[in-house]
Amino acid sequence: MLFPQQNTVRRLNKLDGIWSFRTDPDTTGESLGWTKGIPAARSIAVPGSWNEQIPDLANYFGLAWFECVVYPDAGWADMPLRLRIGAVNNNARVWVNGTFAGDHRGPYLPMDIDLTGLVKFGQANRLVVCVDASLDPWMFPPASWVENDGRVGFMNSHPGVAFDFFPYGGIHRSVYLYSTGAPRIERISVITTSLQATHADLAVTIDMAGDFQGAVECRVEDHSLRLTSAGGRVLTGTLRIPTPRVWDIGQGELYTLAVRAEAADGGVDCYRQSFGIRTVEVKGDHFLLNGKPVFFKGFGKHEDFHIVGKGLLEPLVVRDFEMLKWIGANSFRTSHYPYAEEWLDYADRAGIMVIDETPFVGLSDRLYTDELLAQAQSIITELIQRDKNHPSVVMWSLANEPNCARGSAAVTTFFKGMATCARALDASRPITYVAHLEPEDNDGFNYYDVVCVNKYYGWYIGPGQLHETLPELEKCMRRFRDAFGKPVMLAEFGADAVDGVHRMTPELFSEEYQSEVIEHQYKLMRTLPWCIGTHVWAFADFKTAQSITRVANNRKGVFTRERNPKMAAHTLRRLWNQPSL
Ligand code: BDP
Repeated sequence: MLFPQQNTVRRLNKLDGIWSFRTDPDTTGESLGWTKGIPAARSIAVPGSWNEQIPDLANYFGLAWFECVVYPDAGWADMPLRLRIGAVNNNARVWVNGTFAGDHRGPYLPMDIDLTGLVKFGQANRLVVCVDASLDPWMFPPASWVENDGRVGFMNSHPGVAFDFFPYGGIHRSVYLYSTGAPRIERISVITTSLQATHADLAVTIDMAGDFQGAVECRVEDHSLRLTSAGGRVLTGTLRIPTPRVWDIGQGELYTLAVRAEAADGGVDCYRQSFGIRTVEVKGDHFLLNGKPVFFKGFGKHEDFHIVGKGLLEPLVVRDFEMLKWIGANSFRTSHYPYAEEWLDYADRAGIMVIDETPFVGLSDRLYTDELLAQAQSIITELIQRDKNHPSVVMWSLANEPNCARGSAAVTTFFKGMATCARALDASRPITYVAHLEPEDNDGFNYYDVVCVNKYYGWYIGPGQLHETLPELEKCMRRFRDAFGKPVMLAEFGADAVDGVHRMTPELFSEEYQSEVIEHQYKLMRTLPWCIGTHVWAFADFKTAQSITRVANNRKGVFTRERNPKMAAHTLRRLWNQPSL
């Protein structure tokens, strides 16, 4: 699925703004005819979370209806029309002028549906979206626990979610009405298959939306490739670029592949796909970018901010990348779900590496079934198809902190099944998942390339005892290394610090203690030759469910939720700007 764009063929209308809105706690809206329009509506901004915008809905996690008016002008007539909603938490159903148009299950990934024939040109059309943000234990991510999970909520939280971030509801990313050519270019993939100083070879794949007879012209600057098809949907070829400008850390070199598909009957579609030329590979103890070992310095993040909640806020994207640059980070992980594409576009331009994560956080034994594996595989497919042209994405993370019974065959089948699916869709990137249990509980790593580990020594393990627990942390990392013989990354470590709390002798929740935990554990990781990086948890403080272990939000950010630096941010800036560290 391609991000909507305006070009010589395609048109678009961005529908973000203030929409009409009404909650539906009794789920009667549909039977009352709200599909045709919402009576007695209030107002809400799209994108954004209702829990932040409307105080009386701070803890509302049910059904809600959204409505706006769409007015495509007569110039769009006869063009195929589509609707794209970047993400809805969690499920969405859509009606146009009272007619059902399509649905999407699951948060954090786009819904893209055909509206051809449903929209009237040159007049007002009513677009209604019903959002279901119920806390569903069978969703990915599972938003609540069920009885046999053995605990209630993450750290006994309210609401009792199975993960440590707030289960915001709303339309969280931009909404576009857009037109395409016919035949429609459905997907484009550009992968660097060989990279040398003299030239790079690109494997180009064009997926057409239906059976296609005709030619597809692909052009990168002065270099072009013509693909022809006498029938079928997929066209492939190789394009050679002489003396390529290589994408690298801090060097966001990008190219554009201009694609023009012209069918034998004269129908045309066009798309301009941005991409970068670079290679990634795991070899021996190292993670190689363009053949050179890299050490990941950065953070686990969240999409989270005051007032917008999980809604996309473009100034925040800019600010966060400014902070990453200021502090000297080279990477982040989209913990614990796929982020809006605007984050990845910026990372492409900034030369920041991204570990792109699925929404599989809070997994537990009850979910490792064939049926849910099939669902997980279809989500992996949506993610990889959406993100595979981003040079910034250097690795897929297929899960975070799965709870799993030691040695269970169901766990192995599930983790193997996810790995097989990801590799079939993208053989060009390594895969990982992020573990919190011990190596014996993580047989899954046998099928993955990098071992990512979250460990909170000095915090959850040995709270307040940073120095006493440093040898334990080292032993723990060695256990993972010995068990799998693969590169290991400390994907989360850190401590909560409430900004403004200071102690002469560092102790829990003080800025001094957080800073010391990060500095000492980071330096220790730098001494382990097979450790390929560390990501501090977290970039900024973020909202989560209430619990007695959370001091009004998770405070492990090295920046506050407002993006002001804590002491640890200055420490990291000092460390990351020394070439040897
Ligand atoms: C890990 C999780 C992360 C939490 C963090 C914490 O991966 O989502 O926010 O620890 O406890 O368990 O702060």
